[in-house]
Amino acid sequence: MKKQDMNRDWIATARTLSQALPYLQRYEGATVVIKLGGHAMGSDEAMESFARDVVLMQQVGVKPVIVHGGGPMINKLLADLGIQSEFVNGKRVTDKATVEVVEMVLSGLVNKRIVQAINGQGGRAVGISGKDANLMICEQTNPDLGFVGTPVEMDPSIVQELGEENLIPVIAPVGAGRGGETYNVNGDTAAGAIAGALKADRLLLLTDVSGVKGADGEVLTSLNSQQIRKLTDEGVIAGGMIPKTETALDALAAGVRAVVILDGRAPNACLLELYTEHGAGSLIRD
Ligand code: X2W
Repeated sequence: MKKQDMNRDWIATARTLSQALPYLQRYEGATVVIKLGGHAMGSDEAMESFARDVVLMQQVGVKPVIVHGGGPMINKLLADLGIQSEFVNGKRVTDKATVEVVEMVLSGLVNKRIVQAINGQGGRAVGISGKDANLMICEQTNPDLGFVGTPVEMDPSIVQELGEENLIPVIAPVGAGRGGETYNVNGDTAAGAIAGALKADRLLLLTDVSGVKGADGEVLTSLNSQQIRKLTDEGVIAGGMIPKTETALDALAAGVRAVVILDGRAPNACLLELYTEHGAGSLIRD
């Protein structure tokens, strides 16, 4: 690169930082819950970049809370073990053997990979699941789905206490039942319930699509719950997007200020959303 071009690059970097000031001020002290889906985890580079963004957010005063999925990683171990698995309406039918694999993969491999990535960038992450300190008590969603749980009682104090100590909670979507059962919770559902219990300022749902699309196929940059209901009735919002928009509606009803559905594979997706005028994905609020 020519010296002149290099200078231009640095000048642009300084300008970007300067332009971020109002956003840095807006989110100082804010609780931002980030759902990282298994499909958005991808490569080690993507994980490193995500972890760097999270540590940067904390450095500038945000309290990040990570809730993760790991569906593809569960599929792989189940297949290796020769255990069949099927989904009904986006939820994995979970028998006793399956729930053990789900907990091993989510609370073990996936959770610790994220913790290690954040710590590798100079953060201090602590991996827990919905079981820890009674964060997420669940009831069975539907007998046909086996050990799939719906969060019914939340105690977010463990998450708040970790945040106050500048530790970054990384939460696996596994919950306990009142009778000592282990429940497999959809990652989006868990993230919505945790964000709701925390009355978070933002819930960022990182996915592998660029946002909620309208009838013309273009991503809608901003919409409210009424528009979501209308687009769902019209069949424009369909398939895998439905659990995400439902999570968004539940989270708003529980007191989350805004939910953003965005593509987690895009570089620096979280920073783009929080700290630039451009934003990313679809912002949902009333
Ligand atoms: C999910 C939990 C993991 C998850 C599962 O067993 O796959 C249910 O379906 P992603 O990567 O966010 O899809 N649980 C009940 O949600 O992972």
